[in-house]
Amino acid sequence: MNETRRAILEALSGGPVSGPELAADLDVSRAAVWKHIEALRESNFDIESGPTGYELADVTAYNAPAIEFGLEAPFSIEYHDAVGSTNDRARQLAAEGAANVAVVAGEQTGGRGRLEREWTAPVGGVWVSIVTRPTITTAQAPLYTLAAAVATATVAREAGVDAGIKWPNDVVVPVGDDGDYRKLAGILTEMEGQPDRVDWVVPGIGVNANIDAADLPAGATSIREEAGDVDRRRFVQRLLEEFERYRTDIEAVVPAWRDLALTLGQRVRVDRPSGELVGEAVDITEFGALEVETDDGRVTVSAGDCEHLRPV
Ligand code: BT5
Repeated sequence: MNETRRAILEALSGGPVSGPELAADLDVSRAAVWKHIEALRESNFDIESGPTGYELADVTAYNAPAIEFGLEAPFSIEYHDAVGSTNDRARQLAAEGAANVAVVAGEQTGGRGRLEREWTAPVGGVWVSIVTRPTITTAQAPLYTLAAAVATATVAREAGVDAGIKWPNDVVVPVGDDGDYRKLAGILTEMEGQPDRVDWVVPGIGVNANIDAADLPAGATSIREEAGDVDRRRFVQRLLEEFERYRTDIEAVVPAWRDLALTLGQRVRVDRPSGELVGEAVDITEFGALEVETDDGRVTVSAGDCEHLRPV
């Protein structure tokens, strides 16, 4: 966002400020202040002109300036009303050398899941991909997926949803006591690098926020269905803040993941590239791989699709 506009918002966040005061503090003309205020109003910042000056009544917008305003994490926002896939756009930015940009879309017309599966992403959801350039090894990269899952489940809980994590990347809401669930959010992490060094990692997070279940695939749920609508601006901000908290404290990721996990202690079927596996999920490793106790001993699974099975 334009620096002067950011400074104006900063000033208004502390209460009403008059035009002349703003002009003096920011060292611009009163006409310039008025122009910036108009531009902010056009971006849906509800700025009222009262007897004591300009007053920020509300931020109802869902766009880049609104998400950046009050965000307590070091990301700039690139917002699109509609885009094919926020991950595609984020990959493009990563290839151009960008860092710490969150690509947010109102809707995605070509949202992607893992393994080229489709991701339904209509208006009302929270679709965000974060461009990061961490100093980690390729082996540690899955921790970013777990960090995104922890952040998502945490913020969904703040919104009143009984969310938990299904290994490795699904945020789900349990149904009954038999290990059944509905999917609330999914995470697609893409990266580029060499074995000893990562160039960039893009965790893409898709949360079914203010969406009717009827507009989602079978087996999906939304925040609207579980707890009522959320303010998407605040939701994205909290998501980025929680993600930031874990990426800057990578050792805290696995313990936090364990606390939110629904998979541990479950009988699971894991569909791996090397074949199917059935057993009890007992733990995850320091790099986020799942440990499954099978009839033939303990197996460590680093990638695959996991399904919770009914207890025998
Ligand atoms: C995922 O894949 O769960 C990762 C989804 C990541 C989506 C985000 S949105 C922002 C960013 N931009 C992108 O283009 N993608 C990321 P996977 O585990 O493969 O699950 C995909 C499966 O989930 C599909 O085959 C459907 O069965 C189901 N599915 C599709 N859309 C869904 C939705 N909105 N909610 C719940 N389940 C869905």
